[in-house]
Amino acid sequence: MPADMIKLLSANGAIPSRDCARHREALRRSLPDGLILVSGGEEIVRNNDVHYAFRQHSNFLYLAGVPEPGYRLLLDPRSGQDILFIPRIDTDHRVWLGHVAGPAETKRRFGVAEVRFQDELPGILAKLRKRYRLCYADPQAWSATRKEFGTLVNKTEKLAEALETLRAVKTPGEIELLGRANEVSAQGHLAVMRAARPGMREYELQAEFEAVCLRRGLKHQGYQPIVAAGRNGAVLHYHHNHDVLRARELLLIDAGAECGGYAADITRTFPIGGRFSQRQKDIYSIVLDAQKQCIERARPGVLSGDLHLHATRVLAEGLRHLGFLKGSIDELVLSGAVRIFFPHGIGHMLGLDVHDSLGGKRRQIPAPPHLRLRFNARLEPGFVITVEPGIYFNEALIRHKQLRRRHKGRVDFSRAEKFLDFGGVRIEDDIVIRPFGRPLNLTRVPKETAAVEAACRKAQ
Ligand SMILES: [Mn+2]
Repeated sequence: MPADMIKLLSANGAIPSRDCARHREALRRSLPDGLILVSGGEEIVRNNDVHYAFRQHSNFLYLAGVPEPGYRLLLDPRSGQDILFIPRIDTDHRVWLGHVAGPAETKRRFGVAEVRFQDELPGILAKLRKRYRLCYADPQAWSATRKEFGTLVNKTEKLAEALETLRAVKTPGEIELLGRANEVSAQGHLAVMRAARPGMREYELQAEFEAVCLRRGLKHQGYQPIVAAGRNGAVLHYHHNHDVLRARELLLIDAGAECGGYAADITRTFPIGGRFSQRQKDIYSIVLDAQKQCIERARPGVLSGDLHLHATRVLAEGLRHLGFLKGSIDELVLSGAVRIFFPHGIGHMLGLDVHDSLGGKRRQIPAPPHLRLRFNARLEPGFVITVEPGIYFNEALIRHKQLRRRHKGRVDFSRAEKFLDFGGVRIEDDIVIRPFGRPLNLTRVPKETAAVEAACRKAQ
């Protein structure tokens, strides 16, 4: 994304209200025969009068762009009218929490033609429902206003399905936000590479990453950062982040901030001492090769399951070359032997949720069972996916009795055991599928071994 485009976005990067208006219009068009009511999130009590940090529901961000709690959105497809309902805020609330936008300001800020207070919703529903037999209300909205919907039949699953379908294809505005989340997160990753020293704790690197994001106005992480030194790198969703970094070990960091709700999802693996050992380089190069080949192949019409299959084959070849696997590539893939070292999918959709909409039922294609894939869809222009192959020496898998028996002739388990302290390598970028030609890689963090070493050396 050009730098001038990035500057156009505000510090915390709200979704442009014209994009939300388009999302609402698309939803009205896909559900033309019923009143649509969508709830924003409410604050959740942690204890007494302390709440968890509020993060708006993704569907509500998509349709309204409102980051605060206590809102609802009503879409009336027959009239094309949208009404945003805001909480009626009392003085006490203002004393503690300061300014809260009233109707006029809300209209300007979110570009919704009509803004009303929440307590007006029942009266308005009672009037509008007369023109319909159906409604599409999410479960929260339905349980709060069921009475006011009268005899309307609620098709809540159709609403969820329609939003799933729409959210899969990202608009240019959404891609800008994903790009901005990536740009800031990239700086976080570089800061982490520069800061890492033997003797530090994993959480110090987490602090480094989050500080960069926060300083740039991104308050939320898309998910709990994974900062995993040495053998922790083999734990796919490691989250303790409290171990000591040791010289000659690898550090795997999977972290991404969100911007306007849109998440970056980036993983890098680098040597804590700033230099890859030969055996680290051997494994790393296989993963990098698989990743680059899969990115190159991420084009419209390609099945995401075929990307996964391709990655599996490249990893199998590399691992066979290094003596961890034996036999034909077909057999290693079909038998599931490669899964001992690559026990997850090649990637997932990315958007307002880090594991975003799979695109709706219509797009799901059942994958061959031996691949064990949740995400198998034909890629379309506007899809944003992660591409994240990895090789892990995971103790639970390598010491698994049944797996050892099943793959006895295919996997050199005693060789794998010698690598248990190695941990894992994962390399993950965020990729936009374009209508023609090569995909757009939003992630600009060094990944070639020489560039990674250079980034680690910078301040040393
Ligand atoms: Mn991911």
